[in-house]
Amino acid sequence: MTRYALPLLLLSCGGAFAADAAHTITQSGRMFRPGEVTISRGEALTFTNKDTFIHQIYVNGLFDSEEKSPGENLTESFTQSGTFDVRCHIHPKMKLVVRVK
Ligand SMILES: [Cu+2]
Repeated sequence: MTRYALPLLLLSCGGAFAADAAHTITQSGRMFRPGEVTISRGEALTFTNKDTFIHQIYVNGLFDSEEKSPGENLTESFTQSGTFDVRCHIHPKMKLVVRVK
């Protein structure tokens, strides 16, 4: 077994570790990338601001974040099943659809 075999094995079995997966959403060009994501109940999304300006995101009824500067991260857990729209106070066209199973 080469030293590379174990990481490759873990990657190829990623589905088995879904409950522990880190779900990263980047904010870039006034967009969420990807623009939609499906996660399991109790999992979290980490939002990384890769733009050169502030974002301030929220989901009605779930959370309402502080302003996040370029390079900052925000992690939010989703504890209810359903479909949620993540929006940005500063850029109303930004939208991420989160499906929580
Ligand atoms: Cu924004």
